[in-house]
Amino acid sequence: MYKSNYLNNLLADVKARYSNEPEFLAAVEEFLDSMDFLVEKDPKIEQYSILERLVVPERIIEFRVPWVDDAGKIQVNTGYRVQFNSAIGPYKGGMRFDKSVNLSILKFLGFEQTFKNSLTGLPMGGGKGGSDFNPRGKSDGEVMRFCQSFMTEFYRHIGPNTDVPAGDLGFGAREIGYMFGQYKRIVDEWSGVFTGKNFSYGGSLGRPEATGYGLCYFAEEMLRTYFNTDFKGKKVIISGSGKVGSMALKKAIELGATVVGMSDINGYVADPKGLNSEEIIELAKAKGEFVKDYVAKHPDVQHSDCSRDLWNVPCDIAMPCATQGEINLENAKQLKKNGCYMLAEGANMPCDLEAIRFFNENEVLFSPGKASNAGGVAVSGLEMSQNAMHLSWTFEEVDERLKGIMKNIFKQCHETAVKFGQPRNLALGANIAGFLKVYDAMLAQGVC
Ligand code: 2IT
Repeated sequence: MYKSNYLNNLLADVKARYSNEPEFLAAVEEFLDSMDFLVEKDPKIEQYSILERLVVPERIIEFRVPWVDDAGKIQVNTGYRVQFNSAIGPYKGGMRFDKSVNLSILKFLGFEQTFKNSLTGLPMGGGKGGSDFNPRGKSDGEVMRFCQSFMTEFYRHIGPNTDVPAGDLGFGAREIGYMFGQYKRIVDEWSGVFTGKNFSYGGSLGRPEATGYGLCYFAEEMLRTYFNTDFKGKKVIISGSGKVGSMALKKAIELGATVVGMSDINGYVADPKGLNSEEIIELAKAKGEFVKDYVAKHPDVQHSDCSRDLWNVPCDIAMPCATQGEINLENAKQLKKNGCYMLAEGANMPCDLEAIRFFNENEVLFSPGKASNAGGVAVSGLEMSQNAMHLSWTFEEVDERLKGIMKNIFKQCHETAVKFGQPRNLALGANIAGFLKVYDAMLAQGVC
């Protein structure tokens, strides 16, 4: 129950309307928890039905994607794009290819993306898309034919000033290349319609590292501000060995941390003396997973074939970088019991609602993905700028800007949390700070 009746009614209405969309409902509820500190102070939010408008995507596109597999059989998948909110800039956000993809997940991600993008300070609206197509185990030819078929429908809905997709789970440089190539062929124009492109055709240096590095820059600000310390000598655990986890591992080690546990989709490994990060990064680069090979090389290393058991490993700092819902209340309690005092989300909503509330009530400093993983989309924004200016910056230039952006996101979250009398509640800070800019733009633009 909220203090505000406006919010109670809104949440009940959203729950009734979208009862079959659990991931989306969780994201909305997490956000409304923060709005309860704001709506009664600012009656215009209710008067102009801002939140009612904000929880409904501006547009959802859903289409058939037929393609021919290597055996000559016609396969059919569904393609989606959720264009959530364009109040502050063109729709911007990744594409996910995974068999779990559905509208509930894409709406949750698009909703989160709206506030994340706002926090970066760059002019980007929120969007997310993808398909229930699973690229794992498919040949290059199959992936290319799928991407070409997808884009043959999708091209009409995107553009450098309309909607600029990028990568997410199952959607990397290969998929971006095939999609971009087909787009260029259809519209007969080179434009910065995707980010995460290879450097050879307009990608930004530093984009592959951006989410993981940005996460560590943000976590450093948390350590400095709340604990007057830094990463040196801290025991860290990281879940997920995709781009985000691998790059977070690299940067955390560089900043002086000891990474004592890490997982992939097959399980986890742990070593209180510290894992061999170079080996992990090398193994993960080839296959996106490393645990089986690492255990084969280090038979004595502590390990299990259950990825979730990683959260039983004692640590100071946890950085979940795999996917949504990977930390529940039980995992949260175990982390606390083993001494974890800080958690920075690298994935999108890896902690469920109960876990987040537990952290906030039990002095585990928590940062939400929409703030601490915003480095990826921030450098995507820098890629858009470079494309628009027809130039490219050095890695160092991009990395410096990324650092500045992450510091600024932390500052906004922290100062807003303090202003609302909840100094340790960075989720509240992120939600309110991210919301205020979108709200201002929506008010200015009238009923639309
Ligand atoms: O969740 C995310 O922020 C992303 N997948 C990156 C989006 C982007 O447009 O770079």
